[in-house]
Amino acid sequence: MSEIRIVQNVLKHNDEIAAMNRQRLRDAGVFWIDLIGSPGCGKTSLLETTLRRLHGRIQIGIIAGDLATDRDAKRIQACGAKVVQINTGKGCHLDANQVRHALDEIDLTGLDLLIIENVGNLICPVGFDLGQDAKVGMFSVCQGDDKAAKHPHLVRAADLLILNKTDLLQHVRFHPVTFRDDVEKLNPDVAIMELSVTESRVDPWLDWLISKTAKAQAQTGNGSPEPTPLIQGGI
Ligand SMILES: Nc1nc2c(ncn2[C@@H]2O[C@H](COP(=O)(O)OP(=O)(O)OP(=O)(O)O)[C@@H](O)[C@H]2O)c(=O)[nH]1
Ligand SMILES: [Mg+2]
Repeated sequence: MSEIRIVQNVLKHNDEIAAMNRQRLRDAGVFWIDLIGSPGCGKTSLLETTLRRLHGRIQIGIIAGDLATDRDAKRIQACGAKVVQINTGKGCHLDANQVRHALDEIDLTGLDLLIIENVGNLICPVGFDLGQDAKVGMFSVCQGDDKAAKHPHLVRAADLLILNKTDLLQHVRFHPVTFRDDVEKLNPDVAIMELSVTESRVDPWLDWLISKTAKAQAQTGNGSPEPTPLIQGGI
């Protein structure tokens, strides 16, 4: 029994700090995302492409979570973005307190969007609220079409799902219909964006970011409420 109580206390403490983070970013008019996906699904690649494509249009900050190394931070820095790397050591996810300290390192003034690349893991990060506006779950076709069904908690918690590496569909056994059906059963409301980051087929994602960022700014009276989409029909 005491073990269960301790876990609940940890989560309660986490949620309290997450609420503070949420308020801090809301006050600053920054839209922020917790990006969760398995190791190697293309999270940092997506951030690199996003930074290049939205350069001069949206000011973006990044927090990168990894067990070890600052390699992702260096890749992101090379794109000209403000980035803070969190090394979790043996920790398999980021928590709200780590993010709170990382936020101290970022000047939120003038920032429009903050993206957190969580530790590559489809399980542990899902249960820890960071205070984010949206959780984005990221899969790739290389992992197999059963991964949505095998990771229901992420699918249920996600505000948006990305299916990446669709350029490799012809080379791997992945049936998009199976993946989509599994997602539909778990979370009928969530949109799935099929992207290829290496081919820069990411326009629906960029439009989504532009739209969400503008809405967050409109709520604090900072920005334009009517963003121009990159493509017509973006989600
Ligand atoms: N073919 C293909 N390869 C991709 C795509 N996106 C990323 N990759 C490759 O996938 C590998 C892993 O990409 P990363 O961006 O480092 O993946 P990550 O999710 O950030 O990895 P971790 O941070 O280690 O969890 C790299 O070799 C990328 O070039 C894609 O759309 N298509
Ligand atoms: Mg990465």
